[in-house]
Amino acid sequence: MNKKEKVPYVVTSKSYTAVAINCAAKAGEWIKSRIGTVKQLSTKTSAQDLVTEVDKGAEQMIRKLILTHFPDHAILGEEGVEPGAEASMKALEAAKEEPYLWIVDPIDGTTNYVHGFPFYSVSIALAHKGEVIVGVVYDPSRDELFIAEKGKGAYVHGNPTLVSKESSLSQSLLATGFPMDTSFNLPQNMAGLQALLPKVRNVRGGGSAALHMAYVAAGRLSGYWELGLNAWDVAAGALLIQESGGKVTDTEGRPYDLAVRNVVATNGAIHESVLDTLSEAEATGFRKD
Ligand code: LIP
Repeated sequence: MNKKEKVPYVVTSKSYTAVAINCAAKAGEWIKSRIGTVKQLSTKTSAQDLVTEVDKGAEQMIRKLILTHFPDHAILGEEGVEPGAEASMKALEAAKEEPYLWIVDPIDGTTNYVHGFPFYSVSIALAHKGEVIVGVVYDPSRDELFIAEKGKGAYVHGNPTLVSKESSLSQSLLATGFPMDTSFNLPQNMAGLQALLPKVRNVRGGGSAALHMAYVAAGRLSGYWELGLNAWDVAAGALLIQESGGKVTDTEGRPYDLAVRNVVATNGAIHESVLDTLSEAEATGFRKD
């Protein structure tokens, strides 16, 4: 190259994973700095479905950062979609064909955040033609960053994550959540809880789907299930688990894709037992009519 030729300015650290990490870390730090200062607490679909100005601000921050690096990429973020299951499904349907789709939950575990219960996370995934290729879950309270890249493994604090080894329900620690839809998903999930609880060591309900899934990836939980989740609760965690040797399906055993809302995520070894128990209890969250 002629020495006098000007090299055009390019953003150097533009790997998808680097951007996801940067977004999660920056947003996470800001979210943590605002804990206890929430001024605008609003409800969405029900009194349990909360949103604050911090959720909205964090999503804006993440959107801006992503678009600075990748102006032609699409973004599906929890706070950019009308509340409710139907609107979420529609928004995903419209976006899933995008060549590059970022899927963002700025605060997964908003209820915990509002109460100062330190179990919430920032969840960011990138899907290429519908397949998740990067997943990052950041827990600002413990400063833990879980990172997964398709085909390259998953890591926390730079160390590879690996699912746990329990092979029977009786040795297993599970987690679940308590769905906001009290007419169908909640009673279904409670039926699943009633069926699984006597068979396992115990069940936790921490209140952040993404963080529960990161814990399955890291071997801290044997498995997790919940009904009625959205793509932004699950996408990053699903890749973390797959890249850590675990399994993610819907509650009827179909492989994970972005549209899966009734989720079973385990170390793999107990997967069939969880599915069988939910099925026997008629607690899969799929309507039979
Ligand atoms: C929440 C979860 C929680 C689950 C709720 C909800 P949000 O996400 O992660 O674990 O039980 O159904 O989806 O609304 O705090 O981002």
